[in-house]
Amino acid sequence: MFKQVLAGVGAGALLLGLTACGGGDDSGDGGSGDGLVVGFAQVGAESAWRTANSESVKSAAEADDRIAELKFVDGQQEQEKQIEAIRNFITQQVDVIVLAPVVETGWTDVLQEAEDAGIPVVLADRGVEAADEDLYVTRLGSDFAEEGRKAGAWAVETFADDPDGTRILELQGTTGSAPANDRKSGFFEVLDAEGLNYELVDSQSGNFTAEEGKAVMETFITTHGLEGIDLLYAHNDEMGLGAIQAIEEAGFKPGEDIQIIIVDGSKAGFQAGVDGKLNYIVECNPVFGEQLMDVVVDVANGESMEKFTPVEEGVFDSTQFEAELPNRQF
Ligand code: GZL
Repeated sequence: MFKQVLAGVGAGALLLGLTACGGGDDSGDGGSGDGLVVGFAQVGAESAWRTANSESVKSAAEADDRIAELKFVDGQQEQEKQIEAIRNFITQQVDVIVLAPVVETGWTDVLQEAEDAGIPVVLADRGVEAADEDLYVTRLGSDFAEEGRKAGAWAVETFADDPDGTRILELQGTTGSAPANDRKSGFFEVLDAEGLNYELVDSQSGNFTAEEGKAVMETFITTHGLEGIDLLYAHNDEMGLGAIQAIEEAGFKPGEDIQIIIVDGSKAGFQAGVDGKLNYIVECNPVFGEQLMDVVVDVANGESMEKFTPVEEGVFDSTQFEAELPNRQF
């Protein structure tokens, strides 16, 4: 039995894509029925975390006989490309749309279009602003504010007795993204609640990439110097690793002259920890592809869902880096 999919109508041209489906019911329950066609608009390929997340979702979809096809689009960290992908998924009449929104705002119109087309939306990883909460079914991902709180708790524990106060540099993730907004708010929420005596010397976005993280750290060093800087809080591994290069090139010892916190927990991040170049890792787990397929099937079957489904994540200090490194999956 074939499910005719109208794929893209432009300039009068009608593109007809046929998606072969098995016979049987549409329950999407893994029987011999039609499998689900899922459209996934991914943020990009900016970090090891993102690459691992894409691989986890693709391999889970491939292995899951409830999924007939995963249409994957790399948004190249551009919201416009993600919006275009969603509109194409709507035209192609996919069963479920999965979106990892690069930033929190600017989604209302396209999410409304998906709703008007009767296609449910699942958020994977990042979130959108609360005003759009009714335009998606559920978000599967991390509690970014809790990740920030975990980082803040370690900073308070580490620097509480520093009589001179703690001078901090922050490398923020992509401007306007949920992880950047929430990792910042959670971190400073704890520092303030615990009464840490600190100064945020500077805070800029490195856009979650190693290249931009290194460039911003070089600017920090040029502007402020590193003498008297106690802590660098980097919202992901790539920016932290880029900053480590800049710190070394400036003749300082990362992990010793300046303590460093990173978020994600990649192999490269843990290796830098084993090498003594950083001091604390807050895990952000990208390997949730199988869990996402379960969510997609439940949504397609009209199951009632919690608005947020958190993935499991831990924290690691320097005593744990070596033992944990072999377990890292990305
Ligand atoms: C967090 C994810 C972030 C990672 C970065 O869930 O959105 O985006 O922390 C990635 O490495 O770029």
